Amino acid sequence: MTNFRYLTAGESHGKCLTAIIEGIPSGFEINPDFINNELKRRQGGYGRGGRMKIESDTVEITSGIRFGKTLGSPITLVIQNKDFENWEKIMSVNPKDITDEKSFTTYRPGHADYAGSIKYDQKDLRNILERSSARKTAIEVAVGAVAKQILQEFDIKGHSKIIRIGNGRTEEEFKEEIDNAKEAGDTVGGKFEVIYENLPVGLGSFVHWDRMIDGKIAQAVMSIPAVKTVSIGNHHAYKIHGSEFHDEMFLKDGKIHRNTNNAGGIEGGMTNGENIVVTGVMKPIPTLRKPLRTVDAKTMTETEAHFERSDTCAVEACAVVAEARIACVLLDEFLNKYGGDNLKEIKSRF
Ligand code: EPS
Repeated sequence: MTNFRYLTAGESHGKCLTAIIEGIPSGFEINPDFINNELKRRQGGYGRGGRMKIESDTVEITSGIRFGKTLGSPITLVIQNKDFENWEKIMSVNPKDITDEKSFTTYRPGHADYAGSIKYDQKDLRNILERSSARKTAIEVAVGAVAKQILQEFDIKGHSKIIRIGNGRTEEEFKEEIDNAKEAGDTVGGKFEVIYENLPVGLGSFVHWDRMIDGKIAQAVMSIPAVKTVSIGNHHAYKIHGSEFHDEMFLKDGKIHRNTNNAGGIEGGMTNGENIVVTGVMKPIPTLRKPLRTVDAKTMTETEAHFERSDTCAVEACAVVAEARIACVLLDEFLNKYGGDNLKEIKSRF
């Protein structure tokens, strides 16, 4: 096992988001423009709300890179929250600044508020909202953008697309679904697909359940806020026979060739050299302008859920986050197999 791992920190309206990445070998080129472009992609998409008008997420690299190349030491990434200037007192670390401005006690059904407040013994649900917010996916995308740049050195590349927004199947219908939801003070979810190409055969392993790469990818995508379904390959597997589902093998110019990829690039918990195909379903965001019925934790009376602002739809952003999360799993497995301390060592093993 390699030591590739990362930790992130930061509240939605706190000063900044931070990540420390460990286990990146030396000698790899990392371009901050590439990271910033990924951050921009995450901020975009039709149906995003007011916060994205305030932020223009930009990464600052404060360790681990010198003259454009990795040193092998921990890489630290920082994204400032521009909105913090409006929240400085509210999010203060100083007990002298204590205030109940922006406190709320009405649970948002579908969000972390209820279980989180019991788990962490918090009366003010602000203390749950701040870290459970999907805002933290910004720094995860920055980490993924580092992983992507290392994978690209070996020609491994990923992309994503939206398959459904509500019942919409085309871009025009996606917009219509989002406009309708917005007009109704509602939100709408969707389905996205992430594809990674040019993977070597044999990342992951069948020898233990927790080394299967499909399991790792599933966890990485399922734990993105609001994702409720993850599948790999043909998700109609339940309704076709084995003879139709499994990807037959042929020879073409002496090489193994397949005409189908229902397995989504993974057999026996290992990459099989075909494209990795992952589908995810994002539920509608639970913060609604036309609020849901709920209970006030303070008064224990029935009321309406908290609303500040929200996105109508963030499925496009979610797909970008999924690309990033999968890049981290692939890089971890890549380094498990071909890893070393520096670029030259890894290239010779690859
Ligand atoms: C998000 C930032 C958040 C939300 C959204 C995602 O910012 P704010 O709370 O200031 O509006 O816009 O998160 C949610 C809707 C949620 O329920 O978690 C972001 O940067 O992606």
